[in-house]
Amino acid sequence: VTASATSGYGYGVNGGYKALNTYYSSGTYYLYDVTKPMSGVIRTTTAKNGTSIPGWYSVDSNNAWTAYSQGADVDAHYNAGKVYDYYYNTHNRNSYDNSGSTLTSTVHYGSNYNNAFWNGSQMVYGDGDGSTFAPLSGALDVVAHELTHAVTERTAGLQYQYQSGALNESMSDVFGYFLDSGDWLMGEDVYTPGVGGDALRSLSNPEAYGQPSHMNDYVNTSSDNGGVHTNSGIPNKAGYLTISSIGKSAAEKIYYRALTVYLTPTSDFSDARAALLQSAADYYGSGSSTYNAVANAWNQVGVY
Ligand code: ASN
Ligand code: ZN
Ligand code: CA
Repeated sequence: VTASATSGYGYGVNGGYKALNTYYSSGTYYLYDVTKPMSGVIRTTTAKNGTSIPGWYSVDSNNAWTAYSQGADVDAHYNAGKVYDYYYNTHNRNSYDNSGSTLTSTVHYGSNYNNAFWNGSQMVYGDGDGSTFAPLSGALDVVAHELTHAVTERTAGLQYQYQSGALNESMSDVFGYFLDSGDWLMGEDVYTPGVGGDALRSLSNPEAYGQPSHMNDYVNTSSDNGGVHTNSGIPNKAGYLTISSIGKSAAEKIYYRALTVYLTPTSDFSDARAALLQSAADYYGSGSSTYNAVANAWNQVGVY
């Protein structure tokens, strides 16, 4: 045979060994995963430090993706598979659109680019400048954050401005936590590679990174689409308090149901409280300990 699914391996951004679902065709290996129960595939491409998207397939000659420069490609592919598996196994969701569509990740976007984003069709990751960021695909919580923007776009459709936008950001951070639940930090694996213990944001202590955690400190601004990356600290803190109280497995059920059933494009923080309470009532009953924990969490951040 000249073409087939293959199993390779490589080293990620931070040096870790990663088993990879790859593909072989005509003497070349690709980061192209056909093993998932999708109609599409999971594939990884490179912009070769330009801005063409999706650019060119990431390729290797012997299926050992061990070059230092391949770390971003390895982790984008590996982490996209982890997030796909999470949504499929935990929420019975098949890819971002729940129709099994292809997940494309483009790495090496731009030069020293300190960001990552979902562009409406695919994920895109910069390499970082080496001091503010390492290649951003190296962080599972960042990959989950970006892919959750795609899920949100296809479900609640939360408008990316003001409170609905901050909720959109918070959903991405909360699902980032569900995928990377060993800490309450976002982006710690790629943020300031020369500095230990810091991160982009914290769900448990938003103030540590300049975010409010109570409506008394809500930031009224028109920059950053109305403070979407600032005021997300308020629903993030409510998420932390909820998860700490009821546990991850109950929390992820009610968050997913709120996102996919109850929230709408114009939902605000108060609507999020109501959506999560309704989801808790659906699963555990109105007045259950789970329901009361959700109410207490939002009380503590001043959202009623
Ligand atoms: N990394 C940023 C985010 O996911 C970029 C963006 O899409 N605004 O929020
Ligand atoms: Zn985001
Ligand atoms: Ca984390």
